[in-house]
Amino acid sequence: MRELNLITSNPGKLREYRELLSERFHVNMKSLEYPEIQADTLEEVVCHALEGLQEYSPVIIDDSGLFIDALKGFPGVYSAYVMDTLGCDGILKLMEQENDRKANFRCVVGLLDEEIEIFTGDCPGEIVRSKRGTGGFGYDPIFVPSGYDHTFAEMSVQEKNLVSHRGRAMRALIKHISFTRI
Ligand code: ITT
Repeated sequence: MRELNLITSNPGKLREYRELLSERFHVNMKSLEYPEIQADTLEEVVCHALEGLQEYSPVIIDDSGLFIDALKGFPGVYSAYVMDTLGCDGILKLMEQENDRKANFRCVVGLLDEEIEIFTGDCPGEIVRSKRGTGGFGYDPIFVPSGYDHTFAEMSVQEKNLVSHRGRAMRALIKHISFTRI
């Protein structure tokens, strides 16, 4: 089976990649430190990070963020820092008086094979008023995708992949891969 290296320190992401890619690839998790620049967009972070990773090719990197309308897109590109500092509880507190609960989860996947390709997936939804569910990771307990009643943390990996930002980005990646040599 073909090998694909996923550079991440997040085992939750690995589970989601393996669930969708396992028929075609053996996905290896490499938790290396890579240069994560502070940039305005997830795409810039991904492109910059991939430049130093030729030796792991074919390799993918995933940078994701939660963009909350009422907070003007915060935490967005700062999602990792905000998760480590405020966490889900801090976001719920910031949103306490807000009636506009709309948010968008975005996942940008960068693939470095012979060249760099970028795949993006968006998942619109809402921030709930209190945490629900124990599955998933990160902001999953406070995010309900549009058209659903359950938070991502109340869904199985398969269910989450069907609707999530990462599932969408991964399906674009799979489509691309089917046309190329990897
Ligand atoms: P790596 O950079 O090592 O891959 P990370 O967890 O820092 O792992 P990101 O920078 O992409 O990943 O994620 C930013 C934050 O958003 C981080 O706190 C994640 O837990 C969270 N996050 C990313 N994808 C998510 C998802 O599908 N569901 C819930 N939270 C997510």
